[in-house]
Amino acid sequence: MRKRALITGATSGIGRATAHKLAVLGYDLIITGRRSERLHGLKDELINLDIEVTPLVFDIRDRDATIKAWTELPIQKKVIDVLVNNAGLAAGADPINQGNWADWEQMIDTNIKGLLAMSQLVIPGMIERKSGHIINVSSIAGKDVYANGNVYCATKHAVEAISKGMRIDLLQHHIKVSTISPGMVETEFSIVRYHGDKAKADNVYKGLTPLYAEDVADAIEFMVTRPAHVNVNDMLLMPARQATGVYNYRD
Ligand code: NDP
Ligand code: 8X3
Repeated sequence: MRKRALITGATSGIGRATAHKLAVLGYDLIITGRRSERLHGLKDELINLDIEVTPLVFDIRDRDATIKAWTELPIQKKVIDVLVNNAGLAAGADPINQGNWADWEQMIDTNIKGLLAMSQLVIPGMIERKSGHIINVSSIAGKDVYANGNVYCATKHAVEAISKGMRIDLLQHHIKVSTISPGMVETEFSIVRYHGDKAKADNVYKGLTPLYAEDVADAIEFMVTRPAHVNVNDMLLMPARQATGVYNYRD
């Protein structure tokens, strides 16, 4: 039987690479994000695969818009086997005393409340069908705290706690819950974090080879292809040159 995955934040980076991986595995896809043209471009790229791709354009911080997008999906497309809660960002990198309130709200509303809103819509169907797999994209920032990472790290620590809670509460419903926790991945992440400052963003990856989005998508592919009796609770995936959230080795 065909399977369907819903991937949030598929317009770029890890979400986009995951869409490609799951498409090749034969999953029908629901791909979400705010940039409509990117989602439709991704759909076009997958045109030659025998799968159904449905773009859903909404801002995941807006719970009403998230509910509306879900509600308007035809009933058969609400059968989600794999939910990849990936949409997220860091905004700013400032000491806590210089933090920007709008940045904090954006991170909390996207990384925590967006993940909860999407999960709350998808989980009831999984419970009804007694099957499903939720993969939450956390980070090394969910395990370590580094200088100027304060609120971003807090949101990813929250993703860790929510994922552990989900895993316990959904155990009886035969729903798997995994987290993938990458170190530095070169995507649009740092450009977004530094509000479009490309030089600052490039500096993050200077002197080392970071992970690429495809490396994280490979890990997600591994998670979804395990046998039914196996769950990857968490995978911490780092560039070979990065030991922790704080220590890395650069040329
Ligand atoms: P990108 O910036 O390349 O992609 C982020 C994705 O999230 C985009 O598709 C973006 O879509 C979506 N998104 C952001 N805000 C919203 C919003 N308000 N509503 C809907 N979608 C939104 O970054 P990554 O691929 O690197 O990030 C993906 C996830 O991986 C994030 O959760 C991030 O925290 C995590 N991560 C990243 C690491 C890294 O070093 N890059 C390391 C560890 C974890 P759009 O803008 O079109 O709405
Ligand atoms: C993104 C990677 O190093 O900024 O989660 O925490 S890092």
